Amino acid sequence: MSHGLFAPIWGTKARGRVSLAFGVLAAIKHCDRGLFYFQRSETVKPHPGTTPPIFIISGGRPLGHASLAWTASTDPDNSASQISYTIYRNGSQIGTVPAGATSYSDTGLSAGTSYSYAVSAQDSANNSSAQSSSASATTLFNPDTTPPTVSITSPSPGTVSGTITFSATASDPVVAGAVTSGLKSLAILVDGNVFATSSNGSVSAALDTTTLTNGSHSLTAQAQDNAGNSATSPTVTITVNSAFATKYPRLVTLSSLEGIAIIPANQVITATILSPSSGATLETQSILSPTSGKYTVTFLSSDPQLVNIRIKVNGYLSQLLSNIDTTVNSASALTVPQLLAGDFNNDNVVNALDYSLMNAHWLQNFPSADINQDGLVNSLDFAILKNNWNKAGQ
Ligand SMILES: [Ca+2]
Ligand SMILES: [Ca+2]
Ligand SMILES: [Ca+2]
Repeated sequence: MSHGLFAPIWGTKARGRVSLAFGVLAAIKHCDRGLFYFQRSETVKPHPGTTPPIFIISGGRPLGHASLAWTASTDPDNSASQISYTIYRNGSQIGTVPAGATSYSDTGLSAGTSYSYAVSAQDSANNSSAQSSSASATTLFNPDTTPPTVSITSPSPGTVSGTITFSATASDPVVAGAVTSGLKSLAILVDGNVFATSSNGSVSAALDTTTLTNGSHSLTAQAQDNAGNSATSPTVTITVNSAFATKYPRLVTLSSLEGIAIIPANQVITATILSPSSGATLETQSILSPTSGKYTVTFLSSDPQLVNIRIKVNGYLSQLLSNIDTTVNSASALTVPQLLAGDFNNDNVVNALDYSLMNAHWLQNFPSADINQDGLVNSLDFAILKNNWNKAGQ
């Protein structure tokens, strides 16, 4: 903590009276949270008979409050206890203090606002000095110490299966004068691990409980405000029982097979059920579809709720149906886009191995390489193969 400095700079003598000017340093007296104060030098020519005060602004607590203090003025005809003072804020007089007092408390100020202060001294004959040079102070910003409110809106506690909606809301009360108020982030957590986040007051995400072990799991939400306050919602405990999730068969329809106009009845369709997360094959089904291009895929009870389905037909590149919900009971078909032709050896890529097969049976009746099924392997089939060169199935 430093103090005011007071030193004469020049003086003149006339008719037995001395006039002085003083170099005045109003110094930082109190500094809090990096928001206070200032320091400056001033030179004030005093009113004859009084010496202007040295002016210091001190600490800013409580909020909206400025404490002013100054050194006593001097006067040839008055003791310090006989000199009174007038206080100015932003150039306007705001108050006086009784003779001898050298401090003033200015209250009711706005948070985070700069004010300029000055004082003048009056002797007992009401002679007034000039105003001191001004000093300024910025009041403290209101700290936001109020944490956000946060709660889970879904699900309710209890036994769950399949996909559930996990959502939460949060808000941060506005604190007057606090520039850092407001919500910064919101996160929902499953067993303490962040599952989804939001930068606004709400978050919602689909939680596939088949990805969790059967049994008890805790759901929480956490919110943080811009001032660093955080809050955690009450915990919602769910009990996962994936055996409750019924798996329903789904109808798969092929759009078309490249090179032929109509998908033949009794076309063999192979459906491979894959884990979307690991890519692992869960099961493979292959069936002679009784209806042209239509196939009903069934799921095992052990399949996860979401699966990928790879559809392959001999001689064609496969197509993948992604994130199919096995718990959806729907009559609407899953439609597979056209399967591209030319994969005669069924390694799911069209390349020289397939061409070799075509070349070996050029101008022959060889159904495996006769893409357009016109009874002859020729340039019409080759044109299709060439168009799909180096393409791979999904
Ligand atoms: Ca807050
Ligand atoms: Ca191939
Ligand atoms: Ca042909």
